[in-house]
Amino acid sequence: MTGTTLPTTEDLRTRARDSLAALGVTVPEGDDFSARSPITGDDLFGLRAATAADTEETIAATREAFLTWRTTPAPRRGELVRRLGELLRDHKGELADLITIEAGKIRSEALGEVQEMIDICDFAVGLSRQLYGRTIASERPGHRLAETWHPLGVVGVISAFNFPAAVWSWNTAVALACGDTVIWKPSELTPLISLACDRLLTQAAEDVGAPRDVHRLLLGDRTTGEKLVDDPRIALISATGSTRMGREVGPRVAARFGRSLLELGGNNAAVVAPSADLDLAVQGIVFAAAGTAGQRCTTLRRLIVHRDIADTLIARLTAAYRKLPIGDPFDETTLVGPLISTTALDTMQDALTRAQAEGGKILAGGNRRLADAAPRAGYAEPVLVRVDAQTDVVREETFAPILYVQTYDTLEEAIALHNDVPQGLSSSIFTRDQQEAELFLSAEGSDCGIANVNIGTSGAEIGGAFGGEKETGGGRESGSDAWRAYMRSATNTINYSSRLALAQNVSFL
Ligand code: UN1
Repeated sequence: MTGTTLPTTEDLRTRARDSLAALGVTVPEGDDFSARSPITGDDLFGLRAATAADTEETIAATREAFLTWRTTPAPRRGELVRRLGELLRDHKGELADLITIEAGKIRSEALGEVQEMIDICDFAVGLSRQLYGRTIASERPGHRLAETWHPLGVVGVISAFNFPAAVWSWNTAVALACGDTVIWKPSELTPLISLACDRLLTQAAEDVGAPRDVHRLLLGDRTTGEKLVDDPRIALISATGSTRMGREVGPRVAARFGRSLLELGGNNAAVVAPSADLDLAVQGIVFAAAGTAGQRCTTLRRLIVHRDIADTLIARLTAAYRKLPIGDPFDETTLVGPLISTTALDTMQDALTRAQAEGGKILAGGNRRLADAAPRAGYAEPVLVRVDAQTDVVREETFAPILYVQTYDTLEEAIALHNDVPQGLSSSIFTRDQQEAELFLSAEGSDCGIANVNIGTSGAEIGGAFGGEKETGGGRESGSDAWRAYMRSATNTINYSSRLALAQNVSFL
């Protein structure tokens, strides 16, 4: 049940080096910071970070490349993204290895993350022929109104450790198809997968004859991110991370009238109604709450269960939680890998202490695992906590596998509880009652950017827009019409008559 054998740091280092070599990556070795693996909690190699001069040169180069790229026809820009998608397919295994090594994801989820990158490339290739503007009926004879979409500029992508590659790809594939160039500042916790993605995109650019500087990677700490945030040459900052980070980034970008696209914390809930199919609900809940060791922004953090089925559901969840295999994410039988660090483990333990002080009761899980085998790593049992009220700790996002369970009597009460948190990313209802499902999806239902029925809160497909409301930041990335955030629109009035007619019947001269 519990894999107690873990790979050694030396094994991980070798595996990382092999994957990087197969991907053709030259590692910028140095002693500014280290690549590390949460599997053992140890450093893998020292790396060089970008200097202020590197950042300046990168901004200038991507700006220069933008001037060419914006005039390249969009379907030809799509060829770059198509090539990237092919290279991602060719290197799926090695990329997944790096994601497991650096983010601790189990194999299936790491492969899923690479698949998400491939999917968004396919989407963006199609998009490159569908950057539609509308033609609008003019009120004047002999006139036509049109909406045209143009490339925006350089996009700065700031991404987090938990989806170290997919979130970059949602932004980058779409931005490139839209005619923008991209600078990527990944999490310091996941430099190796970033180097790999950058290498494949550089290769793709070379293969299709696109400018080399359509994409650049900057490894570094927050000062590098801050330079991008404050530089007026960066047209859009797309940032994924904590609400605390977004609170700093949003106003700073706004102060220079730049655009920002923020994808911040979630505190996602599922309502389980009396008519729910409990087999399906249990599976959906356990994946959404314990999958990725609770480290998705879409992770299920709150369960709002109808009082009549609460005991049954809790008993089934408790049994499922006790059986979760925790350990080496490379082991095919493991379902829960490590938290990103022992700091994340401490944060989880603090939240559990607070939850208990606020009246919560632990129903299953919550203990540290593998402390002897890997004292510097943060393995933890996903935990179910029964709460009677939505206290302070329940209203916060703790980036760990903690699921707070509360009960309700009426659907109105469940929806009110559901929406009574500062965040608004993802949500779901398990029910077989269509009226309940429709109410949950309606304007008076869930207030989130993602609202699901009979499926958990996490694991969205790329075809829909991804993002949320309130403290989640309001941005939309990935599919649907999220591409508009990466372009600027212009309204054109074209007079094809020989008479000057003023709008609103104004007469002049
Ligand atoms: C994130 O956690 O930042 O919907 C992104 C999901 C994934 C993306 C999560 N497709 O869970």
